[in-house]
Amino acid sequence: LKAAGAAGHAASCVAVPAEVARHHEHAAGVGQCCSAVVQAIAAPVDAVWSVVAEAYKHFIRSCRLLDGDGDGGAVAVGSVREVRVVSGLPATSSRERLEILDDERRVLSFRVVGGEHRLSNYRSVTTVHETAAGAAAAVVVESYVVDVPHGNTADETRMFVDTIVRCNLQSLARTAEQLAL
Ligand code: A9S
Repeated sequence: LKAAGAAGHAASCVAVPAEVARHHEHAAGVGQCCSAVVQAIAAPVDAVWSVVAEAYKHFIRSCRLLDGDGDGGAVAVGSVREVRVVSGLPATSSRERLEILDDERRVLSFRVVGGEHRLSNYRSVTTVHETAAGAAAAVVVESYVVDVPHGNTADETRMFVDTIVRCNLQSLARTAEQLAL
């Protein structure tokens, strides 16, 4: 195993506090790759976090909880959801297990545990933190580690996944900025 530079990469683009950066330190094994995408958002962190914990993603046709929803509608760690994907992607479905949901520190992580797609062992961590720029300024960092699919290079895989993540974070920014108006 070699230590991966996802957090270092994110930290070199923007000042990420150490307690945030530590969530983005992935150990990428042989045949895996990792990366991180950073998005600045002109909205309070609470508004951004409320959107992260809900639905803002592109490419999703439908989503249902298979297992493990807690009492009172709160989704618990260990819950598994089945996501159906829009057409046009090399995927039809994805099964995802919630690994971390920390409302206090604003950390969310999920792992892909199945489905019909090419991103085996995908795991991502999303954090939201405040910036020095003021109350209406948040930064979201989303990092991931994933197996490099057979027939692809690590660079191709990062390019594909970074594009999806960037798209999702831009959508998150638009939603949170609207909410904050
Ligand atoms: O959903 C996310 O947070 C991020 C990604 C990269 C999701 C990827 C995906 O769900 C598709 C959008 C369907 C693309 C998976 C697991 C495989 C894909 O090929």
